[in-house]
Amino acid sequence: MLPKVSIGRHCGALSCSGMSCNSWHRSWAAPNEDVKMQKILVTGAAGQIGSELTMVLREKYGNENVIATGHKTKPDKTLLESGPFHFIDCTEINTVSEVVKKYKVGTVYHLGAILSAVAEENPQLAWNVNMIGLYNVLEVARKYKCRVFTPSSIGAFGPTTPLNKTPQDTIQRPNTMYGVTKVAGELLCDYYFRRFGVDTRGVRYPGLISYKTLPGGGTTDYAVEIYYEAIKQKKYTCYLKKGTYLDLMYMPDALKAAIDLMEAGAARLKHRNAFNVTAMSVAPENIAAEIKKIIPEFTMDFKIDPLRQAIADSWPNNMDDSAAREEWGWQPEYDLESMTKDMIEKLSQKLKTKIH
Ligand code: AKB
Repeated sequence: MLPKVSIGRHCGALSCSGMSCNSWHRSWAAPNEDVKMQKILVTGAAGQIGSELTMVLREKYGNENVIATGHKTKPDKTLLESGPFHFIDCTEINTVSEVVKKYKVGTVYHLGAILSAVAEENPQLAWNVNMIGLYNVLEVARKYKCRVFTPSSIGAFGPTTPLNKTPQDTIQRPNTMYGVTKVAGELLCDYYFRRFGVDTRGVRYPGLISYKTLPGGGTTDYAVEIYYEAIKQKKYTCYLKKGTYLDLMYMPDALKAAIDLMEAGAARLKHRNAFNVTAMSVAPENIAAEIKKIIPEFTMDFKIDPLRQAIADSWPNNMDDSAAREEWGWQPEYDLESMTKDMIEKLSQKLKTKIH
């Protein structure tokens, strides 16, 4: 059963007066129990967010109700053995629609994407995966009436965006291919909502820190590497300069953001794609200082990577996430201190390394 459809709601499209709003501009009602009963598809399930989100969704909605899909990355044993897994290629629409049809999917968490540094090295690949992949998912969602969560990023901002307290609605003129695909993706998702009634939602993730799966090819990867190296070598060479402030977030908060947003009542949402969300704004030396409190011998030096430094310099120092707080109750749990404690504890167990 699909959720009730309301027709005639003023949709915000330029051509829509509210009075004359026709069935092009329909919107799904708030998610109800029926939505929770529908199967969930996760693309990019073997990736940094996907590998953890899939397991949390399986715990919440049942293993058989969450279909994990990946492209090239081999899924780990837990992911593979805990529920359905399929290899698909989002740039090939049939591979997406076959899984959606087979399992009668109602909600898609579309996480398959190329990150910023790799995107800058291979812009054609990034366009293909990030844009064609998203377009295909949206088309399948339109046809089979699925809801879609897809992450945007701090990368959707650029050098002319206000650097501090970056507003929810502001200038978005990124100068990277990653940023171009993220802004275009936000607009495309909004378009599918207004034009076809597809219930699309998304957040602008900051750099994400996790101990389970490594990120692959992002600008904020340093903030994960630093913990691995602190435990393994007690030293780290950072590729971003001192004073490079960026928004970061610990993975449990990132998973909570995705699930809470998808469970939020539609009536409260003034925005959809995509909400600023953040948990902390930090520079490399702030993380180093926090690590030093637990591993006093830890040292950090710098060897700047011009590509990633330029990307980081074009991104905000800190975002204003008040729209997310107001519209669906966003509230992170971890700050730099609690994240660092947890990362070091969990990672030293994982790496079987005693830190003292
Ligand atoms: C990246 O660095 O590319 C990502 C992001 C902030 O979107 N972690």
